[in-house]
Amino acid sequence: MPDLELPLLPLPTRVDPANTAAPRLLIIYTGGTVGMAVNRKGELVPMQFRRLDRKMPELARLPFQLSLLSLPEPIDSSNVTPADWLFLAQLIGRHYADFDGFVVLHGTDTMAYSAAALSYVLEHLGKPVVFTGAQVPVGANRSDAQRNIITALEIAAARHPRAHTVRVPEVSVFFNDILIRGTRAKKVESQQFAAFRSENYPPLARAGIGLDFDDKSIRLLPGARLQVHTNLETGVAVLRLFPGITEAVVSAILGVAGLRGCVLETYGSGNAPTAPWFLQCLAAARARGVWLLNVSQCEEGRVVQGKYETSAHFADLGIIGGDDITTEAAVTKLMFVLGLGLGEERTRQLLTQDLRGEITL
Ligand code: ASN
Repeated sequence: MPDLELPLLPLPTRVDPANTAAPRLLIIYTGGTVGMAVNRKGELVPMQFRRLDRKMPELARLPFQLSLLSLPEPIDSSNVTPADWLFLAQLIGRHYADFDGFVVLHGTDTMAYSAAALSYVLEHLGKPVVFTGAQVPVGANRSDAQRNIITALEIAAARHPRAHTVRVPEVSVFFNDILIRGTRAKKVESQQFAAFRSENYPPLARAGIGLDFDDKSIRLLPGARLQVHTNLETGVAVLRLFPGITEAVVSAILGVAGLRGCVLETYGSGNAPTAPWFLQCLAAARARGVWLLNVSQCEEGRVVQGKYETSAHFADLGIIGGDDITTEAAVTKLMFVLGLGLGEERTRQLLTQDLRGEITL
């Protein structure tokens, strides 16, 4: 794991350093379009981002104490790995006591996976961790970075008007005009600014002229100490069904050496072929101890195993219905739960339960 002691750069501010009431926020830059520039071949590549304040002088006008931490090698988020998620979680844990909230600048391509992964790994989170980024780099005309970053910072600093308690103590994604729970986010658009959607759950807040929080949708958990988990199981796969999928494809994916879990992307409310070869492939994987999580290809609605004959056999095979979970949350949930190394019964319990607001039971 890279060195956790990365330098923090305090950003210029008009806040009086003696004003201890001003929220202290840490911006963690990981890469993504937000900090990209065009290389000689005309491709967008991530840049170092030490002088964010030069690109966004308006940051100094915010009533916050801001610090910036840049990862040594910023990445296009298509290159993100579970090891990066564990490192990011460790970094947040390392600085948890010193800041009131965190804003993670991240590429949009895999932001939904990263936000879901961090939701699992940061157990008992009591402070905001807001992921954001941009569709157009921060230096460019018409960039959406300024708006996204400033609003994400305001969300990370937000407190309940009366109780002054933390308003969004969750991992979330803020993009364009909505705040989404980390385990409910999905990238749905690669050209427009409204790149994310909240799947099967209301947005936690909407940003218009004002910031409108939906407090009843935000998870408020009884205070407990933050626990930063340090392991994710990487032996997972996604098997997306389509009419015509062959036995060779299914058995190859489910037969991968070291496979511990697989998200089965099924049709409609969790339905799949009933052909004997297909059921045999699933049964063989289960016999080898592979956990199968049934997730619908539909963007709305939920998996109801047994509603149709075409999903009735799943329960007998020990396949877990994923309810209304997204594939992004399902992949990272499998990585997290299987990474805990628990016994059969406890693993099944955790995979079935709502752990971080990822399913509506
Ligand atoms: N390829 C970029 C990334 O995910 C896309 C973006 O950030 N808008 O890093």
